[in-house]
Amino acid sequence: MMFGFLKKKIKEGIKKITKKVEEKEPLPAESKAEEKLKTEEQPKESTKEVVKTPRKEKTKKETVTTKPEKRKKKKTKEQEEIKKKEEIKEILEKTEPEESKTTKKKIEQEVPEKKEIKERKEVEKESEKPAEKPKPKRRILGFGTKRIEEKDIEDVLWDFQISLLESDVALETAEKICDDLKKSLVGREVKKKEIEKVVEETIRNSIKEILDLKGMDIENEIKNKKPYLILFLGFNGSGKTTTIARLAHLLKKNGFSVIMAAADTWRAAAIDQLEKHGKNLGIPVIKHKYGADAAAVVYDAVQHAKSKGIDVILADTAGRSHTNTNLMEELKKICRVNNPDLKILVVDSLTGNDAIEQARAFDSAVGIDAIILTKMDVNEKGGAALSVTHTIKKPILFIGTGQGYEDLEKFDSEKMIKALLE
Ligand SMILES: Nc1nc2c(ncn2[C@@H]2O[C@H](COP(=O)(O)OP(=O)(O)OP(=O)(O)O)[C@@H](O)[C@H]2O)c(=O)[nH]1
Ligand SMILES: [Mg+2]
Repeated sequence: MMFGFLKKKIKEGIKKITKKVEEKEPLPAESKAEEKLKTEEQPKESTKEVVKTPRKEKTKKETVTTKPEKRKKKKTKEQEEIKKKEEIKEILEKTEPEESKTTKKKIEQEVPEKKEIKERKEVEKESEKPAEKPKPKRRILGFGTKRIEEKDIEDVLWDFQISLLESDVALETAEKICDDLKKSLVGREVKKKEIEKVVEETIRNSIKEILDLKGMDIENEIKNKKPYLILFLGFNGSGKTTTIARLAHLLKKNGFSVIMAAADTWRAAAIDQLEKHGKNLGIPVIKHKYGADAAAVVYDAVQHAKSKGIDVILADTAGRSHTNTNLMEELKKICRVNNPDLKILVVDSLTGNDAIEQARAFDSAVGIDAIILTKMDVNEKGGAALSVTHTIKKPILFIGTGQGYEDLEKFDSEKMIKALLE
């Protein structure tokens, strides 16, 4: 399975980090936390009072005491009146049962109902009470909430970094992923059941950031410039010639006119290999003799394309190591003379950590625009995909998924993230 090894390591890492955080003592439960908050709040208030000027305090207190007194006086006066009216009513009822309805009604209207008096009393009582202070808003920490500290996850993050390195993730890429985790987790308060989700989300975002470089729609580019020259370069045996054949096949299928330039005049049988693909696919190959100037082959191909109205030229180059100065100079010359529209670095995903060294060297020599990763079908580890793109900050356009002409897939970062995390 593609990225199977890396996927396994990421899953293991998530489990280990989650377990380590889960084992940590939870923060105090709600009651304890509240107690703590209360003791923290009290001294604050008393200091406030001390700061106040004593004179001001006094006047404030005076006004506070005078108000209820006034209210009290008013209240007793009202009550006396009500009582009086009630007594009159009682007397009237007793002594004059035949009292005319109108008089009775009149008195009833004047005497408020007992219930009403009670209600009024309650309202008054309430208003006499000192106004309750609004409770300060506080964060309630539930059971099982953990506050993650750096020392809790240091070991597991280190282990995770090692397992990423084992999956061919380059050191700086592995460091980025672990640093992101540290930044996101340390100091965070997280509920027990959410730990795993938080860890996974952080890793997902980290990988997304690495892979989410603005790609390009190669077909759109070709439509906008005619003829469009694409130069393929890379280390020996990385899959350049095979990839050219596959991309030529794809573009022809999608209606573009394509030619291939045999600019690997260096390796024995390189020209024959490309010609064979050309025959199989019905695509013309522009070639010179072995040992000819590679820059001149590409130049001829471009002239041919111009005269024939061809849409796109795919130029093969010899595999080379960045330590081979002559071949690196030749590559620079090809670029100088022909000014390619797109320079694609073809990287064998099985190369492991060397892949990033190659990427850096080719990028600094001629400037890379995009990456194609080959042999993903036989690559269990998967780390190179992250590392190469992270190192030179260039997008992966396609991945090679086999040896057939159809085995070229548009690279989809979402798909890779899903494959790694789901
Ligand atoms: N499984 C698999 N094999 C691939 C893939 N791409 C290329 N290959 C194989 O890798 C070998 C080398 O491929 P080439 O295309 O010749 O590589 P190159 O970069 O042109 O090699 P040089 O010209 O010698 O530098 C061939 O056997 C290809 O069939 C791929 O995506 N998957
Ligand atoms: Mg080749």
